[in-house]
Amino acid sequence: MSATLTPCAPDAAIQAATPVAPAAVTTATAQPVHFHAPHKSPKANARVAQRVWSVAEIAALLELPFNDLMFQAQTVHRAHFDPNLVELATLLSVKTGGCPEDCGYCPQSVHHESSVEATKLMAVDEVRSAVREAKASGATRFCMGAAWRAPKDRDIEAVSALIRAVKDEGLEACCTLGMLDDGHAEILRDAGLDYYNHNLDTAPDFYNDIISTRDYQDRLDTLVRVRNAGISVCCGGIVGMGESRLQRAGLIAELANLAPYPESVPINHLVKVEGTPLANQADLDPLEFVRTIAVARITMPKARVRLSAGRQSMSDAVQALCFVAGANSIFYGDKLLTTANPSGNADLELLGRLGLKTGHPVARD
Ligand code: SAM
Ligand code: DTB
Ligand code: SF4
Repeated sequence: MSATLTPCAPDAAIQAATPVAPAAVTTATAQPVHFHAPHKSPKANARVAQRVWSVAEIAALLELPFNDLMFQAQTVHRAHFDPNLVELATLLSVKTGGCPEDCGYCPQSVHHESSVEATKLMAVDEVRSAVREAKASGATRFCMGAAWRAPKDRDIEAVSALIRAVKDEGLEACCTLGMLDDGHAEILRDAGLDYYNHNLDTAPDFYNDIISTRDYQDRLDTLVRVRNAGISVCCGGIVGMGESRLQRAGLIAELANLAPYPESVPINHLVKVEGTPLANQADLDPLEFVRTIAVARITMPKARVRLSAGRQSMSDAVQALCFVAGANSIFYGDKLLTTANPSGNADLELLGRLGLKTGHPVARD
């Protein structure tokens, strides 16, 4: 990897307005990562006063009595968003399987014995039909995933045509293609890409238990490239991989201290897939997942927080609590990338029962 993280000089006014972390906090603070001024303004969160969160502060939030945590998360959510509006984002795996990375959760890795068959990149017309279908069923964002370690120049050109197909239909376009090289983000931006999804996945001190073929800094480098190209950042992680509560706090601290923090934050629950090293991972208490959503909402108040993978194994009641905790986006459609998601009808029925509307959440100051 050639890119390095180069901190920008923080804006003095922003620094002056930034609340100071309580003096009593002694645990290590996840270091804020400042991005250079972007090519064009990102749609939200840019150059706003941003609090720096220590891991200890976030762990303290996770420890709160459940009602107090829900109250704080609801209060923050209501200050910035319509509390009853949820985004529907449809996901499509445009290039499946055969991935050389060894992410322990992922059925698309060649290192694991899952039943996923490798495919080539989908053709533009196939993708266009999927986009039209997603739009007709109410989605406002279309996210395309490819099982690459890092796309090659020719892949970037081919995906650009897919992005244009999404934009032609008037949906927000998001891609997750792996690590980006210099110049790639700019090409994707020029094709109309709104968001690039690249997850930190877990806390730095748990990361090596899950992935050995790329490191944390590689991920941060790609996020810098995305941000500097002026594409909005979609970055989150996975909960339920055997990490401790403190490590869940560590993941949220890393995300919240990106400067600016991501516009879109997918919080995935591990989907246990046969043949992957995490297939037999012990179940996480679902309320711990809800707590993680709540601290993501509190620490990244203006982000779209997505209740992402894992809903197929979640009760309606737990999903409802995730919305109470401040989630305002879901993956919509009966498939994620390679695993099942609740059907569109089931989701619309659940949202109806909860009195939630679907649309395009826009953060207020
Ligand atoms: N290959 C690209 C990469 O890893 O950057 C893009 C696709 S990858 C499948 C996108 C994200 O999906 C991963 O970073 C991970 O957070 C999430 N993911 C993959 N498998 C998952 C699983 N079994 N359960 C929950 N989330 C998963
Ligand atoms: C994200 O954070 N979650 C999505 C999306 N970004 C690309 C992927 C979830 C994948 C779940 C396992 C699968 O279906 O293969
Ligand atoms: Fe490959 Fe992405 Fe799966 Fe990791 S998460 S194995 S990089 S497809």
